Amino acid sequence: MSLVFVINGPNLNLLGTREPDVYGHETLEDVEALCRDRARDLDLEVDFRQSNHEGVLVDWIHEARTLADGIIINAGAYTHTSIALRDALKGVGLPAIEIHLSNTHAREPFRHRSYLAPVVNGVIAGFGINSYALALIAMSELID
Ligand code: CA2
Repeated sequence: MSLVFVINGPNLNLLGTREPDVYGHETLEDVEALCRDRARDLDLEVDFRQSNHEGVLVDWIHEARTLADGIIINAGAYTHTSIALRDALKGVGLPAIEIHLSNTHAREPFRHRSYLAPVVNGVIAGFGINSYALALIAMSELID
């Protein structure tokens, strides 16, 4: 069975507590449960993680190199700032999908730029927690 790391960045631990108009009412635990359900249907195993620390996220991407078959990443605000995450994703060379709950292109201009988008297979944004489910479907196709 293929293993997919689902990596979540800064502040996503606050999901469901504030800004429900932008991010919905579901918590990160709900997102993890959704991922586990969908992964079972797709015959994938999911390792679901969240950190607020850029270096920890880099370490997890490196860890995926030897353990995982693909990476789904919602890097939160680091999407728009982090050359380190970009270099890590490029460096491990695994299939990777960038995801966002919100449609970042319909928001503030500083959210329109992604440092990660050029080094991943594709980007899914704007479908709420369903972005995670859609990414798992896309990942199962990439891995096959
Ligand atoms: O839409 C997304 O998934 C984002 O990655 C979420 C990030 C944001 O910086 C990106 O531009 C787009 C922010 C995650 C913070 O989520 C919160 C949820 C509830 C309360 C406070 C923050």
